[in-house]
Amino acid sequence: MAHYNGKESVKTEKSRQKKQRAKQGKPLSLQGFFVPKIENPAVVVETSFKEVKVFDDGQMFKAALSKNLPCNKVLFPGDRVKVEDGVVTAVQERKSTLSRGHRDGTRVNAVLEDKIVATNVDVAVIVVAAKEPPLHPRFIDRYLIVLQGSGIEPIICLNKADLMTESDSQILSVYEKLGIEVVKTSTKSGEGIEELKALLKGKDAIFVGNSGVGKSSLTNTIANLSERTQNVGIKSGRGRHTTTTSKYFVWDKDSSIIDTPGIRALDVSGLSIKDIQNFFTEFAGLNCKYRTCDHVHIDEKDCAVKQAVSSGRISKLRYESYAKLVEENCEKK
Ligand SMILES: Nc1nc2c(ncn2[C@@H]2O[C@H](COP(=O)(O)OP(=O)(O)O)[C@@H](O)[C@H]2O)c(=O)[nH]1
Ligand SMILES: [Mg+2]
Ligand SMILES: [Zn+2]
Repeated sequence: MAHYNGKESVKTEKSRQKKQRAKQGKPLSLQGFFVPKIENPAVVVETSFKEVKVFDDGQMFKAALSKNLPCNKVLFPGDRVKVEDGVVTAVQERKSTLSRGHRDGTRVNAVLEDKIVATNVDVAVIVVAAKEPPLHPRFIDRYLIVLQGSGIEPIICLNKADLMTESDSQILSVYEKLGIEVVKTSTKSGEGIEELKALLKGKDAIFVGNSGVGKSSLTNTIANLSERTQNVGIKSGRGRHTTTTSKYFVWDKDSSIIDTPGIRALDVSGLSIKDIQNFFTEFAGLNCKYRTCDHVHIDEKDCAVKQAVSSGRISKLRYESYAKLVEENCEKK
């Protein structure tokens, strides 16, 4: 028979705290390391197994990790840390994390942790291009889904505006109507650059989007226009098999950009049909014959959404993006 010995209750209290922390999405191993605010923090720009590279006072330093801090699983580019005598001793509570997966509330935190791309960004600029590579709502929608609930504000940037076509502006207007900030830029003509800078001033931003859309050109343009440009090459915290690098720029006071090489695999699996439909807010208020209509496996005569697509009220490309998400998420047996 178990007797109360005082120790047991401590253990129970500890495991309760552990569970509590797990619920809050904080890695257990960082217990005691996360602090609300660090005076003059250094920024993590690269993590490896044993050490991190940090950007501090305009310079890059290597810092070791306190032995309780298993680095490349718990520290990510953008983390604000306290470095004492060359050792990271504390991590500032993150204001945000950008993951390659969405949050559906059911996943183990460890899974999401694994997919973190960067932390502490305010704004994610989803960069797409006119003409090349072709603008496709599917790419934008996937980023928007991943950003949902992250506290990171999405901005859509159509770059190569010098090559813009009528169909590009039709697609963009869909997002404008949804209330998302859209900016059109060209690093060739300079169009929209000041507007983009104004949106990013005083914020920590990350540029995401497919390769070839102009993320690096935009970053360089913005950074070169400023005299206080600082440029640091960093590796994304995505494991040792990737050779891709991100770049961290401080281009103005309290204004930084992480230029990413493009996030290869955005994981938007595990969504319910409700999740998906909630995301396509332009479908709201349309009454199909059946209340549980999935707007895919049904005759057009019974589906108000399909009718709205035919009449042009709903963008065909957005509908295709929707149907693809339904197919990927809701048809697995
Ligand atoms: N026409 C046009 N081409 C651009 C513009 N911005 C970038 N490019 C070109 O697009 C290509 C890809 O640019 P890059 O910045 O490397 O794209 P990233 O892969 O997203 O970083 C390069 O050949 C650039 O010269 C633009 O505003 N207009
Ligand atoms: Mg690039
Ligand atoms: Zn329907």
